[in-house]
Amino acid sequence: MQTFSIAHTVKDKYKTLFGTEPIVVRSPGRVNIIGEHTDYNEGFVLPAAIDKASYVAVGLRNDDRISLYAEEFGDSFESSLTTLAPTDRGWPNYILGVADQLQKSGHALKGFNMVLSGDVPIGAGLSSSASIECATGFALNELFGLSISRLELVKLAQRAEHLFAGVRVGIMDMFASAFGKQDHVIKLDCRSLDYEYVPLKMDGIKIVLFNSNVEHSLASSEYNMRRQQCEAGVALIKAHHPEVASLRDATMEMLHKYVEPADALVYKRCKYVVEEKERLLQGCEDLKRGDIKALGKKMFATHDGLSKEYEVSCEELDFLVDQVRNKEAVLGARMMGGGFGGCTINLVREDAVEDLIKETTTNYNQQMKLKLLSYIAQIEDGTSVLSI
Ligand code: GAF
Repeated sequence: MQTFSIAHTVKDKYKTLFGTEPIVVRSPGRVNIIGEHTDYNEGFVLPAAIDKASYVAVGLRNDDRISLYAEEFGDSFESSLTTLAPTDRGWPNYILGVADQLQKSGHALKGFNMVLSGDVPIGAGLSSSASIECATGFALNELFGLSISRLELVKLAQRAEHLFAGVRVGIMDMFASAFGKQDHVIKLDCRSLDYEYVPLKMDGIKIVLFNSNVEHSLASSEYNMRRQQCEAGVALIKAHHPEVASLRDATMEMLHKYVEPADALVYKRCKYVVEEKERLLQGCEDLKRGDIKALGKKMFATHDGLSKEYEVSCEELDFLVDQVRNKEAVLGARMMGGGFGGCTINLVREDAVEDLIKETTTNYNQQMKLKLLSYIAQIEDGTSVLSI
């Protein structure tokens, strides 16, 4: 179990800035083993919460103002609760958006102070934004005694991201942050929101994350565009099969018949999603059987689909996956998350981790002229109010 030293940092900072005892909440980032861009298509995902998290310290004020401080940026932000609106300052949006959603759901808030910190790398595809939103939701729930369920807080965080960050994300990141369980992945049905914890049985194998250190500005506009293309595919099928509500219900046969002749690009996008749906279900069975080799092969196939058909990868991510593709010690690798930068996830034999990191770091630096950061992810519990 990790020690939450950042929790003490936000608590101490809060006391210095605001002079009272705060409530402290931790909410983790996530990895996703397989099932990418399937959540908003009502498919399945297989994420897990990790040992990198956002932390907030929160306490009451006597007025209707919100006073925020972000330790990482040394930056403050103030707003009135009655005039909440997205700001071009970036980080406050994840907090303001959640406060706004709470009010819109009929919860009476009062002014509050908050200090934010964390070690989820920003823009690395590890869901730093979802972890801040969940931390905020859980902290305000506790502070105002709102008794909102974990699932409602997740949905609220997702709406906050849509409205205050402008990205029409699916539910995976918030769900993983809030519902994570140590040493387990979550098999989440993004239609019914039923979920199952699957033990991560990977003896002698580590989850290694390579952070490409690229964050393309395209990420949010292209993400929204992919959603639209999936919806366009569904509309083409729906004209003949009114029962098809999302790509979850679509088959390859339907795609061939109704989408391929109408729109080649939309077909390519939908084909990836329909294949990924199936890959995830089989990959989950591989994991349950402990057949990590078979799961790993599917991860490479996912990467190829994301790169060539869904087209959300980039040169740097492709390079990182190609670097490890034929290595005996790497069972699977792929880009992870929304795309256009961020991390690759790699399943690596424990005894080869150190050498692999060294070699990949050198090659990446030489070829891409960029610094590679690497992490070994531990799978931890989801959001919690800390008693510190
Ligand atoms: C981002 C989104 F936030 C998720 O909802 C999900 O769609 C993911 O990209 C792609 O699988 O992390």
